[in-house]
Amino acid sequence: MNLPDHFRWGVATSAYQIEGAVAEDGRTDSIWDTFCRVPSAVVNGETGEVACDHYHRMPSDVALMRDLGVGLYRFSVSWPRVQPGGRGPANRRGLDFYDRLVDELQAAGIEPWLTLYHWDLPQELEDAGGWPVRDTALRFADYASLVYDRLGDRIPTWTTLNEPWCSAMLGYAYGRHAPGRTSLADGYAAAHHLLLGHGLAAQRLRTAGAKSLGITLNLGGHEPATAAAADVDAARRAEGSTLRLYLDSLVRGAYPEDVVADLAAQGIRLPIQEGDLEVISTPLDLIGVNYYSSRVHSGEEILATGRPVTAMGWEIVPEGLTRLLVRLTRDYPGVPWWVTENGAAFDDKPDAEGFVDDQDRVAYFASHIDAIAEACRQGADVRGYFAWSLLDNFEWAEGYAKRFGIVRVDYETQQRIPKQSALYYRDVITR
Ligand code: IFM
Repeated sequence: MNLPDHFRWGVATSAYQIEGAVAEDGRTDSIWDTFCRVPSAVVNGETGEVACDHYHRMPSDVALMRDLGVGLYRFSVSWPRVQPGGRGPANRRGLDFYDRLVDELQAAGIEPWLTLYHWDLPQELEDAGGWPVRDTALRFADYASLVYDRLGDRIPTWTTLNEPWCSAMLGYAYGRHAPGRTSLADGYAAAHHLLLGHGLAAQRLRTAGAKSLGITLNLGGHEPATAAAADVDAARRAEGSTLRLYLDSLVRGAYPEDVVADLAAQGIRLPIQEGDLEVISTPLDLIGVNYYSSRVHSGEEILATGRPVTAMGWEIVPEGLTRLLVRLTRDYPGVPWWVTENGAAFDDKPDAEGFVDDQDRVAYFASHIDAIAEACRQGADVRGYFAWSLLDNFEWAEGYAKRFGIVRVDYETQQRIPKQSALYYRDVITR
């Protein structure tokens, strides 16, 4: 490995995927609690009601991380836990949980890295229109202040949103994630208001004294299959609507003209008001990249290139991560990049003791860490890496069958058993 000396290592999770305890200590429903009740929305009708029961097992989960030697833990705060209903004062008992988590992390020598929003919008805000409505962005800024007021002095890094493309498009345009709506126009309105909410929250946190502020995006490679115009244009459109729409507005303060024109051709106009792009482009200290795969576009189809795939059916393309990081550093200079998620689901086969010798996952991690080292060699400014995920957990619409953890969770007993990939990752960190 040829990584910069200051390179840092962590693991990541998110609130709804691991916490459980959905009705405890004043927490109310998020859009995911509601969505899980919709017949066939989630494989096997599974829900996050119990998940990994992390809410009750947090100290031992932190001890697990300490034993792995991780330096950073990226977690998210559940909005309906700390501000039930999405408006009004903070719920002290909800914040107490994250306060205890930070205590525990500090005692274990692990630096907390907080994400304010990983997809669990309070249901009441969805009932009032959800992210397609501008007011939700204002509510998000208020919520961000509540969390910062309580934890601001103890958390070095604050990120606002996790993967706004997923919240907007999977949630409001394609109906695959909560809240399950299917309007392209609503999807793009949601994208704009998520970005606005990010900017408003970033301004609040900056004024309150936050030193390190960022956002996490899901980004992948988009290559045309051939030089034919249809392939090149499909790759441009896919990349424009997933990568440049977000990064151009965040870093350059403007939406890309070709994407705006593509939307106009479909009768869609982003609900931009005066000053919004200045807010959205509030200067950041870092941008997180969640990378899992890359795609080759053949007209409107995604070409199966014959590369091996994970249990999600995603092609394994480590060189796509090198290309992406080099390109980001070139096109959006001045922003330090972090890989805030990378990992893979495979069909784990535990032995009689529950141990999983997941050589496929080890190989996935090794090739992607090499890919980052190669990107750094080519000049990319990458500061750290988070394995997704510490634990097997609730994989949204896929339920529990898809396992991304480096630690196996036996959902019957809630026993945690580190997989071979956890031992591999521990060695990487030690080295
Ligand atoms: O589990 C998700 C996570 O919540 C967001 N990024 C992708 C992961 C794997 O699908």
